[in-house]
Amino acid sequence: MSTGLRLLLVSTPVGTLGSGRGGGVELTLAALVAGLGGRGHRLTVLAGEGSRLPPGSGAVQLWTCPGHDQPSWQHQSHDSAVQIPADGLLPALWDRVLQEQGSFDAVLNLAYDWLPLWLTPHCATPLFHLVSMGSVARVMDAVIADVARRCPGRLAFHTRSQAADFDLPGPPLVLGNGFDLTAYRFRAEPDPEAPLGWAGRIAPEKGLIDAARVAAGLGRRLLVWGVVEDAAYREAVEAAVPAGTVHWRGFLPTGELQAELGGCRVFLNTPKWNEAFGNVVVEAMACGVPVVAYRRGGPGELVEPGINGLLVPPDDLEAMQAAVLAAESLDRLACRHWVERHASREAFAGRVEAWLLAGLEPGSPAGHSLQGQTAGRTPDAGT
Ligand code: HBI
Repeated sequence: MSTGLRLLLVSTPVGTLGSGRGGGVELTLAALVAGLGGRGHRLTVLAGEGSRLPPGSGAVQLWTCPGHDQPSWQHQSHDSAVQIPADGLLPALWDRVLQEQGSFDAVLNLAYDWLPLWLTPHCATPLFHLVSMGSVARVMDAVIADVARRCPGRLAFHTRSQAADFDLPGPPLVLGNGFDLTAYRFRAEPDPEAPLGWAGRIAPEKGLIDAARVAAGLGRRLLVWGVVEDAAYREAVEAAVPAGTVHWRGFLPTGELQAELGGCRVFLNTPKWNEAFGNVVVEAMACGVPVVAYRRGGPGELVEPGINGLLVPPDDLEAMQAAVLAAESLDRLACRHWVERHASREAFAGRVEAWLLAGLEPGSPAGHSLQGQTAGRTPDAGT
């Protein structure tokens, strides 16, 4: 179905689109551009100067603004104040939104930032937010709680565990995330040497050191993909395990990443924080690789034990070693099928569309009817 909404999608003020620094938000935006565009909506994307839209974005308009990046919230302390640098990108983006809002039916914000959330009740065009992280700071918790209370229906989350970090008046709207399944090739068999895999930013909250220790304990090689954000942490990981355990593969574009990922026998996911979703978990499954993860955060909802992987108690390395051996005999096709059923970008775009349409319904209290329900199938909906 198509109602041809005019939608303004506003990107994160951390990194330009195409740089990789926007992390999961870049992937979500690419899924929305393709998925909502494919459903007949007219899209404009607003992002930092130097941004590029994913290839094949067709009729989608890109507007860019210059300005300095926001400091990333995941590197602030719980009591940090909101900081906006001089000549900041964040106020430049939102100045443009406020000037142009009259030409749109709705604005969809992907930034995890105070300013756009605070604007929600003050913006004439309905403003929706897909929240990309769990709790990181008190001031963000407060503005999210305030939007949830004053503007029901305008907030959505990736997983239940992520949403549980916040003080919400009712059950959250959980939308999962979406992936272009044609970009990931299913591999029925791992490579002959069948290494273990791990992917993510190389930073302490992602917990790579645990995966390295599990691989070392099993005498296996661990292939690692991701941007080295914390060089000292990388050294600590290297020093914690026998030489030759960790193979640093760098940050690769999706095409190259999936080609290497598909050769793994098992993929490990070991976050130390409340990971909001777990894109890499789904990417591994899309290639047919079973995932062993901590029962924590988004990955704890994406893994269905015995179907597409196994879950172990958080931080329990011995349990993880045993689970890796057990996961080796899981059906690789079932992993791919799980992604097709729960995390295709078409299904995700359908859930996002249902959310926006409910919020835009004349007379409806900003989508109140959807609060507490899931707009379609969610990644944790079970089988
Ligand atoms: N920090 N200030 C700020 N704004 C964001 O949008 C943001 C962030 N930190 C991490 C983050 N977004 C992630 O969700 C990424 O995927 C980049």
